[in-house]
Amino acid sequence: MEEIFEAIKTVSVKIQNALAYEDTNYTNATNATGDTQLALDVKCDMMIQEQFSKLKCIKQIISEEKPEAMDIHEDGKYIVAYDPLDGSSLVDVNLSVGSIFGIYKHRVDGENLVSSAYVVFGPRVELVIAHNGVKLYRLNEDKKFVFVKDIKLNQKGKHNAPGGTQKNWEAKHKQLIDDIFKDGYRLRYSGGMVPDLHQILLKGGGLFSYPATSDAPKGKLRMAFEVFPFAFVFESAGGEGVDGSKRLLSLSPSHIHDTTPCFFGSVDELKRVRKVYG
Ligand code: AFP
Repeated sequence: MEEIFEAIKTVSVKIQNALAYEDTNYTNATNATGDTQLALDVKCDMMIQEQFSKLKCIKQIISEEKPEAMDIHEDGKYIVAYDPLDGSSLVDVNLSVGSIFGIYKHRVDGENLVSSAYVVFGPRVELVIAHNGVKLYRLNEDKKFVFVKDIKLNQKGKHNAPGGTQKNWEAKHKQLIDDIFKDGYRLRYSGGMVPDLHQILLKGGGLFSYPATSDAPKGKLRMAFEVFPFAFVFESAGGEGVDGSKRLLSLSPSHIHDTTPCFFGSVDELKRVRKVYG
């Protein structure tokens, strides 16, 4: 496992460099979910593939940018699912983006996720690893990740990050979000899952939601490389992740690119979600 975390650290420095200086143009290609790929999406995917291919402990990799799983080492123990550049539509406006990693044993489903990590590329580069607790690291000027602190959520937060096109929300979802704002929560939503969830984690709590909508009845966010890794982070930090009623980590995708509605946050906000959706 440590080898995988070290590989994530090494490749993050390369990704940071690519984000800072390389072309931000779109390609003519689309990925498995139908998103038009940036040259940077493809580049970051290749850099991670290259780094992980060196590790004997990795059996298979699954990337948001690849239509199928890719075999790496037959005798490897782990399957690593990753989103190389989450929030790539924010690259052209220079907002924070991230990379997300889920490390699985045997099969890619919530119950077989053994640890997860994500990297935030903002003014600083930060790495969060969920493995025996949740730890925050920051890249220093020598390009080394230095431990900053353990991350623990409070029982209740102050921030609300409501995803999805509002005109396509169900009435009960609109009511939930309106009620949360009426109780004084502040809007915090950039459109990048990594910085939006990172903010909720570091500010002690709140709610991030990406519900089922009339145009995306199964939500937008992908289980294997977005939803399960963050559900693991939130649970390990003392919060929760649900699809409305069920624990996200109890779900199994039937295809590697399957999506699910999702809600992440601290205990009090998730109680409100279950009351509405349960
Ligand atoms: P892109 O990678 O296409 O920018 O999508 C980012 C994302 O998957 C996730 O990071 C955000 O939480 C979510 O989409 C935002 O979606 P909306 O633009 O529909 O709010």
